[in-house]
This record gives sequence, C-alpha cells and structure tokens, in this order.
Amino acid sequence: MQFKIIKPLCFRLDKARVNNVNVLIVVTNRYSSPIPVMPVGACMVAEAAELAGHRVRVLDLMFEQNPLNTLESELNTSNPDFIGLSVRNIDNNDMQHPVAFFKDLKPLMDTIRSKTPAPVVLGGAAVSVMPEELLRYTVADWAVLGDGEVVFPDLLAALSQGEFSDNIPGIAWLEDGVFRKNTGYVARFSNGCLIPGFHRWIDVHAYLSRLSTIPIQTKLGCHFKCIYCTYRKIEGQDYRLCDPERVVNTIQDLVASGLKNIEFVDNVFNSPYDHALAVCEGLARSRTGARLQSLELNPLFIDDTLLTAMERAGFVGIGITVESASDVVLDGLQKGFTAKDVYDAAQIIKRHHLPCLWIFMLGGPGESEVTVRETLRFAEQCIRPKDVAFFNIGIRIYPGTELEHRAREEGVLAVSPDEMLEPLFYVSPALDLNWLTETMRQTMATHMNYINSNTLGLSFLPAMNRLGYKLGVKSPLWRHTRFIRRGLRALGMDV
Ligand code: B12
Ligand code: SF4
Repeated sequence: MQFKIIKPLCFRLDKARVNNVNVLIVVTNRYSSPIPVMPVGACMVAEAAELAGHRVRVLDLMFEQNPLNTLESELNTSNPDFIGLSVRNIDNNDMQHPVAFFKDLKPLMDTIRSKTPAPVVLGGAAVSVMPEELLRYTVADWAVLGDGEVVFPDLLAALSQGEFSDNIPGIAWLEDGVFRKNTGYVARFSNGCLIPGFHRWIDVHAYLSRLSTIPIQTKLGCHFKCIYCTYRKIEGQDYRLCDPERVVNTIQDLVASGLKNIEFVDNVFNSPYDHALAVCEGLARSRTGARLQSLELNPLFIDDTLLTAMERAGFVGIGITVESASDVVLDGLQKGFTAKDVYDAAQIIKRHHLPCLWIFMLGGPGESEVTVRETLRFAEQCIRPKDVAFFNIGIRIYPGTELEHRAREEGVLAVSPDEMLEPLFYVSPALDLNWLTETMRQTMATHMNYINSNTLGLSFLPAMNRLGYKLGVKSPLWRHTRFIRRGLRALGMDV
C-alpha cells in the first residue's frame, strides 16, 4: 500500500477533528429539460458521508438565479474542509443544438479557489465517463468513479488523516500530470443506502412542482456491449442486484412520505428479466399506490407476463430503447437484438394499456437512407397513435468506446481524447445529413406523436412542466405529446 502525504490538509485540520470534518457537496447540474433531475446520487453521497461521522451540507444550484454568488456565500458561512462537486452532464447530447455544461465548472472552481484551499473531489456520472478530461479541465484534486456513497467516505477517512491510500477502489487523480485511477469492485447496495432522505438535502417541492420524478435503482450494471455506451463505465458490466423486497419496501416508504411519482433509473429495467419480474410482482402484491415509470426497457425481455406485472405494479408509462428497426444498424451498434425482436415487442405492447415512448437514434454505423426508411416504416406501422416516438440524430462519441475506434478508423474523428469533452457526434458516412434532417422535419410535421431533440430543447419546456403541475397534469408529460404539439402548432409554433 502506498501513501502520499497531503500537506495543505495537515495544516488545516487539527488531530481532534479528523473524523468529523465539514463537507460541502455542490450539485452543479442546472439543466431542467426534459425535467430537472433530482440529484439522487449527490444526496446519497451526502448521507453516506454524514453516516461516517462528518458534518455535511448540500448546495443544490439547480434553481439558483446566481449560482456563483450563492456558492460564494455558502463558502463564507460553512467553511468546508472538503468540497465534493457533483457533475451529472457533460453536455446535452444534442447534435443539432449542443450545449457544453462542463464549461460551467471552471467559474465554480475559480470561485472555490478564491475562497478556500479545501480539496475538491469530483463525482457524478459525467466524471465516471471522462474522469481524466474533467480532472485536467477543472484542476480538482480527486475524482470518484462510480459509487460515491461507498468510495467518498473511504476517501474522506483517508484524506482527513492527512494521508491518501491509492488502494481505495474507485478513485482517480493526477500525479505529476499523469492520470492515475484505481478501479476495483465496490460493494454497492450493501450499506442499506438505496434512497436518500431527499427532504433533508434538497428542496423537494421545487422539483415536484416541475414534474420531476423520484429516481430509484433496482440494480447496477449492464452486460450488453452497445458500441457507443458509457453506462458500463459508470456502473460496471456485472449486475449488482438489489433485493426485490427491499425495492418494494423502499417504494412503500417513499409513497408514505408523499413521493408517489417514481422512476426506475436502471440502465436496463427489464434485464435480468427474473429480477424485474420479482420487483413488479412484489409491488403488485403490496399495492403501494406509486405511479411508476421506466424509460429503459430492452425489447428482448418484453413479454405479456412482465407487462401485466408492470401494469399491476402501478406503471403509468414505459420507454423502450430500440434505437433502430433496421438489422444493419442494430448490428452496427451491437445492440444484441434484431429488427424482429423490435417488431415482436411492438405486438406485445399493443396488447397492453401502458403508454409507451419509443426511443430511436438515427445515424449509427451502417445507417443509410434505406435503413432510416426501414425504421420510419416500423414507426408508422407499429407505434400506436397514442404512443410517442422520440428520434435523436447523431451519436455522442465518448473516449474509450468502440464507437470512438470506429469513428477514427473511418476518418470522421481526428481530435485527441482530451478534446472530447466538447460535444462530438457520429453520423454514418453513408448518410446525407441534410437529407436526414429534411426527412425528419417532414415526418415530424405529419406525425403529432413524434418528438425530437428540438422538442426536448424547447426553452419553455421547464415553464410547461410548471404549468402542467399547476393544472394537475400527472407525469410523464410525454404521454400528452399529441395534444401539446397540436396546441403549440395552433399558437404558430412548429415543434
Ligand atoms: C435515468 C437517466 C436519465 C433520466 C433521469 C430520470 C430521473 N428522474 O432521474 C432522464 C431520461 C430524464 C435523463 C435525462 C438526461 N440525461 Co440521463 N441518464 C440516466 C442514467 C441512465 C441514470 C442516472 C441515475 O439516476 N443514476 C443513479 C444515481 C444514484 O447515480 P448518480 O446520480 O450518477 O450518482 C452516483 C455517482 O455518480 C456518484 N456521485 C454523484 N454525485 C456525486 C458527488 C460526489 C462528490 C461524489 C464523490 C460522487 C458522486 O455517486 C452516486 C451514488 O453511487 C444515466 C446513465 C448512468 N448509468 O448513470 C444517464 C446519464 C446521467 N444522462 C446523461 C445525459 C447526457 C442526459 C441528458 C442531458 C440527455 C438529454 N439530452 O435529454 C438529460 C439531462 C437531464 C437533466 N435535467 O439533467 C449522461 C450524462 C453524462 C454525459 N454523457 O454528459 C448519462 C451518464 C448517460 C450517457 N449518455 O452517458 N437521464
Ligand atoms: S443496453 Fe443500454 S446500458 Fe446496456 S450497453 Fe446497451 S446502451 Fe448501454
């Protein structure tokens, strides 16, 4: 085991306080489309650090008018010994209207550095996706990869002794300019920390009044190998399952505390199938009264038994992430299922009442006019008018993915990995982007149940969420796509 002495910290902390330090967790996400996402991970990390004996505060910048001023006053009052920056999004994943959220981190870091020498630890999904790039960009001290509620307390324990063991799994740092990381198994779901006490850390009402849902995971990991995906980098390839009974109990508790609109945020909700079924059957038996959603269903594991169990459990909307209905593209993306699986799933979904959001991603490897037409034909024939189809164009390329290698081989990506924080997208060289954009514009115009990134990027979507809440509209808002788009069209807005 190697130790590195952290000098500034030794000066800052007296020995008596080392197990009881002041920790400030700053939630940096301020993006409120399609909904403001409740910072479940940051709250879990805060709660875990508190359980480890530290004094913890969470500063959520989501609804702050002037985040830098708010951060400055927080630093003046709370005098933290350690600062955790929770970073969710690198960018908005939108090729047509890219927004680079990571750029917000520099001014936040400048504000922190102008006020305190406290070490800064980065964490959050974005950090697991691009730890090296974000460490270099922000010049923060450490990065936590993945399961912060386990790793952060371990890191705090070591750092607050003025020492740092590079044996702690799940941390990364820059040493003399060289990126170092220590991956390794982290036993999540073992510490009883499935859901944090949200009310203790954030303004829950502010989220609920914008139609936000309560995120909960029933598992971590994914064993599929889609070539563009970062999720395995965040949660690992092996499944770590939460006991279905604990999921049910947690949901009962959430409903009892007034939090009814619950969204499963697993990478894939219905794989492993038996686990998903056990969760749904347990929920059905317990009649929790929750309104459940998940946008992460895989067509391979959809059948009547599961959908019936989901209906009985209280699901009010599902999303199925098929990406394409063309075998060429599904194969290029290595989705692990075929167009036939997509068609079969559609037939099964038609036999049930659950509203469904179909999610497509156009432009992947092998995509051409022919394959786009195949996908649009599927949508036309198989998606019920009351259901919704979301079409994304272009695939965000992340370093270390198979898609990155492919893009380099095809000569469509030339920049170095450290320049890839900037939003970069893959579009099949066999596809004319102008043709695709125009085709989608025409398709959207004639199908009022279709949406695209323009719809999600609407500047007034947050206001629409608030209005929806005031009018008593229940989430998910996408169920009302046809009516909303028609209404907007009547007002002269073609979105
Ligand atoms: C479910 C999901 C959604 C749902 C969220 C629903 C909901 N009610 O929460 C929806 C569909 C709405 C959504 C939307 C978007 N999403 Co999304 N989403 C996810 C997904 C699959 C799970 C997120 C989640 O809740 N995880 C569970 C919690 C517990 O984990 P966590 O918050 O990450 O926290 C853990 C660690 O990160 C860490 N941690 C967190 N904070 C901190 C702080 C410190 C100090 C430390 C030490 C550690 C730490 O510890 C936590 C506990 O283990 C992830 C992929 C993934 N597997 O992570 C993508 C993901 C987070 N989304 C992503 C993106 C881009 C988006 C959108 C911008 C897409 C878009 N254009 O609409 C929007 C942004 C929404 C917003 N307002 O911010 C990206 C973000 C990174 C990036 N590439 O930029 C991800 C990683 C997917 C990807 N493409 O790589 N998303
Ligand atoms: S199934 Fe989903 S989470 Fe799993 S690798 Fe594919 S895209 Fe990623």
